[in-house]
Amino acid sequence: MKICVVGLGYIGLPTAAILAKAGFEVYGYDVNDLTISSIRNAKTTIEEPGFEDLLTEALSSKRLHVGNSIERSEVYIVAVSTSLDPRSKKADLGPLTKAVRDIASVLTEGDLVIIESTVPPGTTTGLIKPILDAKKKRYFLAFCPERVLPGNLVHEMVNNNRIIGGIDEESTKKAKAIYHKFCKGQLIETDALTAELAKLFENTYRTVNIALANEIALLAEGLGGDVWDAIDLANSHPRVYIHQPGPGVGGYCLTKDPYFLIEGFRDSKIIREALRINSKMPEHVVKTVREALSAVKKDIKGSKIAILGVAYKGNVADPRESQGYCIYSLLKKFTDDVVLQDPYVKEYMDIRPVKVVNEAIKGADVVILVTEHDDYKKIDWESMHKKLGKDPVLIDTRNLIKVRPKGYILIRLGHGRKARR
Ligand code: SAJ
Repeated sequence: MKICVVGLGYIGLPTAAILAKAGFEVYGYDVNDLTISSIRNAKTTIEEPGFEDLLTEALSSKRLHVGNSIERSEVYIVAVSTSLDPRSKKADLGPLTKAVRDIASVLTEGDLVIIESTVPPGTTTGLIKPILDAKKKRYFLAFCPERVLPGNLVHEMVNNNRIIGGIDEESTKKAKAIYHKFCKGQLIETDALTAELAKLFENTYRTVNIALANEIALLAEGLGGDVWDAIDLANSHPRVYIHQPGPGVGGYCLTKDPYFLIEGFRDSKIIREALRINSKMPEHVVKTVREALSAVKKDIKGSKIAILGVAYKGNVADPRESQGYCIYSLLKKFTDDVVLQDPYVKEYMDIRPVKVVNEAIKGADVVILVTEHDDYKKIDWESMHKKLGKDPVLIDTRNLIKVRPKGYILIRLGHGRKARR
């Protein structure tokens, strides 16, 4: 059976490689010629444990071929990106629509089309089905969302449960048979709309709970408490799972999926407010910087500020919707001397972050810990003290520093105790 995977990005290419490894004849289709040529040379920008070997194995099996035009197949799996239009805050379904139109141009009796791209509710039957119906052929269509955690992609793609949401019973069964070939997780059958909602609920649940953690962090700061200890204690309850506060929510998924969910739901209150709370956290970090500098009688204008962390979360190289960059942009309004550092991110928004911490913090008046990279947990701050400016301030937004290093003022997000010398 020949499977065409449409969209060879972060989800599509690993999917194509896993399908080839599972014994399918796989054709990967992407409109980007650079993507196609690098894959043909077994090169990839996807930095995930085990992926490079998986890709090499799939290519050497001769069951994975790639190209920049659609190819007739029995099964089509669409994994193109569905991003959020920054102005309208609505889903940009242009690439998805083009992918489905390309499939329609070669669609034949009995073909199966599977959508893995995250979409607003109702897209499968409301947008995709009509395009395929126009071909007046019997086909099968299902929405089967991916839900892999960046940094653990290969393992999760094979072991996570999968939701199989067909437009009818037969579509669900046919799609399930494909995942059955490589998926070790539970294959849960449902309809297309329920599957679309479930995927969006997963990340909206997370976004709302992060907003709760951020709001109670601000509360704790005002009350003089320690939100981190209090959350740990609350989570010792068998049915409580409060998330972690932070400098805001980054990444490609949690920053867009909740907007997809409420696209047609004007009355949303909790979800909209959660998105607002999270989006304001970088401003809260900047306010903390300004208050800390004035407490040591320093003018932010002449101060040097080092931001540790551009990646959207710990130990990944993905900078999309970076909180570190957002804080950087806000601080640049007050001082030019702001440095971005990250051990993994090579470039973002035309900025090449400093690679080494020692270099970034030289002469710094303020150091902000934004991303929870393991590298930052090992820093011996006291030994670095003389490299920094006078009365250096450490702002920890991820609860990485448990004890105030001698010679520093330590301010922790969600920690109300006054900055101590
Ligand atoms: N964050 C917090 N506090 C937390 C958890 C996360 O501030 O308690 C921040 C992180 O620092 C990061 C952002 O939120 O900036 C998103 O991090 P994440 O790990 O929650 O999200 P992703 O985008 O890496 O992965 C999520 C996962 N969804 C769920 O866990 C429900 C993943 O399983 C999904 O497959 C992925 O989104 C996706 O593809 O949608």
